[in-house]
Amino acid sequence: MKVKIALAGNPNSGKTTLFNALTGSNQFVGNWPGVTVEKKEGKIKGYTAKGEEAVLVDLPGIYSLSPYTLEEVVSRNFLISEKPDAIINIIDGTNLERNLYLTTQLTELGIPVIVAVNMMDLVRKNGEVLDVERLGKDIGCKVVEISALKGEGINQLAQRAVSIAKAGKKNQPAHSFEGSVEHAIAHIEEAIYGRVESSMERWYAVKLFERDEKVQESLGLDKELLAHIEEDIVSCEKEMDDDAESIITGERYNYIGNIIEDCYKKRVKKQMSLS
Ligand code: GDP
Ligand code: K
Ligand code: MG
Repeated sequence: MKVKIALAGNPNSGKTTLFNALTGSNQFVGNWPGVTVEKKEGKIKGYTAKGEEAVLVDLPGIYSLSPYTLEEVVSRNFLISEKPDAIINIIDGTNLERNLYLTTQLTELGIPVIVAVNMMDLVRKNGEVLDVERLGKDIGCKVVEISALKGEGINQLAQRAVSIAKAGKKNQPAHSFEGSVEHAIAHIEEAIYGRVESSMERWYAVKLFERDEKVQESLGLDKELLAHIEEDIVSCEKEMDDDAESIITGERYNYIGNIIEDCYKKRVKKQMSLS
């Protein structure tokens, strides 16, 4: 059995450090097809049975799965068309709000995700406390604390990542957007039923709600269907008094705000009393 695992995260989240820790010297460097963005692949050794193989693919550092930068397009094309067996989403634990923005998108893809909260050495040093159990419940997937730099938590991460890739069990996105947004997305999902793989329906529906032209093109939707979808979008925009893309961004940050409130604390240093 050969499993393929993608490594995704923001720039500076520690992706390269983690990639090296997981693959050691088993690395191959090339380019993504058609573009001069570096592609790195490696093998995760030691966590597969004899005859099995776990390939780790390093995706370009990205903040979002929107269609605006080459890195984003390369990453999402890979995730959608190659459908890896699992995604390791590395996030910088000292910068949760910004990093979780990508997480909320990765978990919509219908691919099993494991979140590796990196920089835990700094998180602890800063007196910050993260409840990973809760974080996992809130985002609907497994979470592991690591320090890629110090080599902490790497074994556990590798073991779990290989295991979810082999099991192929999809995580369910744990959150839902505001009622009228969900309503529009449900309509769009209905409209594209049968045209996309069912596990990826939500991701496609959200992207179509955002009027993502690359997704519109890739699905080859006819004018009539696009007009039908546009009606759903416009009626939601009227109700929310905002444009579709901002609505989704706002919904993601609301969700992230709630997550952080639920699972993150900064310890207040106690003053020593001399009395
Ligand atoms: P990338 O841009 O995502 O590939 O990130 P890098 O792997 O290049 O790491 C960015 C910086 O963060 C480098 O200076 C790393 O040494 C540092 N770094 C990575 N992981 C950790 C960690 O767990 N703890 C600390 N303190 N620093 C880290
Ligand atoms: K850094
Ligand atoms: Mg890097």
